[in-house]
Amino acid sequence: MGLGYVGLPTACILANSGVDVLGVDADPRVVEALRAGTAGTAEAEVGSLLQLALHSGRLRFATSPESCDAFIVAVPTPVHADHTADLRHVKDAVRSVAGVVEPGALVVLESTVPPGTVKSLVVPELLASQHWSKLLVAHCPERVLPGATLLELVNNDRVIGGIDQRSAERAAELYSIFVRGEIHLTDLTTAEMVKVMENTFRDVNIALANEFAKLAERIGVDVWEAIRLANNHPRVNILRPGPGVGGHCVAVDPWFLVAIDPERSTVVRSARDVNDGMPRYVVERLLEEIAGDSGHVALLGLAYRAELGDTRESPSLEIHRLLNERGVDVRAHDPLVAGKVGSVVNHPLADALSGAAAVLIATDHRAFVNLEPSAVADVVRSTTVFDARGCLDRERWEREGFRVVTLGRVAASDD
Ligand code: SAJ
Repeated sequence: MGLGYVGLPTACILANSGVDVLGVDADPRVVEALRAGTAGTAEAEVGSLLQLALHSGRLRFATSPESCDAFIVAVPTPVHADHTADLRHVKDAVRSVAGVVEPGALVVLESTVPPGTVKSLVVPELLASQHWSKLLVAHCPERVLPGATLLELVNNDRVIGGIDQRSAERAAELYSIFVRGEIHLTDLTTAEMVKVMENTFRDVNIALANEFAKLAERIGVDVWEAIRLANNHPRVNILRPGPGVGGHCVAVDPWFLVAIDPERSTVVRSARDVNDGMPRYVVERLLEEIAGDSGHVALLGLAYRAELGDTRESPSLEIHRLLNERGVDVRAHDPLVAGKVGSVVNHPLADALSGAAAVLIATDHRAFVNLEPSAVADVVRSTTVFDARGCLDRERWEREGFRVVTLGRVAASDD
């Protein structure tokens, strides 16, 4: 149920492991495309796996479920504008399962949800089924990193919580068909909490790195050097500062914890605020650098993370908006993003750079790390580069006459 970046690869991998799979998505366009063998924006390896699965005859697609032995629900769980979870898709999917489920079937929720959701939403929806007492229900949250989906789908450990031991064990049997990592059994709410804690840990760690970057700028320390040295300590692992946290998980899931009790989640909450404040911080720093120049900014990177074409919750889009709000023209470019993102035009690289008053590196795609500074120098109007990812070889750029400004690194004399 749900043929997105988790559901589709899971369906393909199960089919290729010899299981008969019905892939269900409420969107008929998705179903039609998949029947024709088109995997949309999925990673290339998922596309190949889809071809294999379709040829095996074990994978079919439909817009609604049929009776079967096990249901895996992997639909999106975004947040509303007020940061509360939007569980509409989970509810719809489970409701349609309740309509076809038969005694002995297993229902697994993979979507990331606020702790307590299986008991408060999934179970009540399934209670509508006449076979409720004979159903098995579990939560097995997905853990794959976009960009490395297949590798992580197979190799990562999984955490499974069941409404009872039998449910957890049945789910473990299902996942052990393709998971090579260890499968850990626990109760429902613990499994839900574990998943949200994982992404929150990352968010808080990144917020700390961002805070270190801002403090380092105050005292003329290069935060990248400082983090590298601190991480030499066997029990320290600080993540990387950057222009903000994007994607549909790390920037979203911590709110599920805040909702439990805002007074008890002040660390989680302020990490969210620090990371959400980074696009504005980067814009203010950039504006100081280009003060008085009326030229446009070349914004390199629209994706939320390196080597992905995914722009969901991307800090680059917020940077674009804030620069426009301050009256600065922006020409964005991202080689991995197809076409426009909302109203943001994805210009060819040459157009973005041509005549630019500054170049802002917002995503650390290899294509940007490998840019040839002398070629960039030939077309820009001013040789200021703002590196918000700390990814450029500064000396190489400086040799070509660039003034490289890096987030988290300000010479003390500039203060
Ligand atoms: N980021 C930084 N600095 C860093 C690392 C990341 O600024 O050092 C930024 C990225 O640029 C990006 C955002 O954080 O904008 C999130 O990126 P990410 O690499 O932390 O991960 P996601 O959101 O692509 O995937 C995460 C993963 N969770 C963990 O690593 C704990 C993945 O395993 C989950 O399956 C996924 O969320 C999910 O779907 O929940």
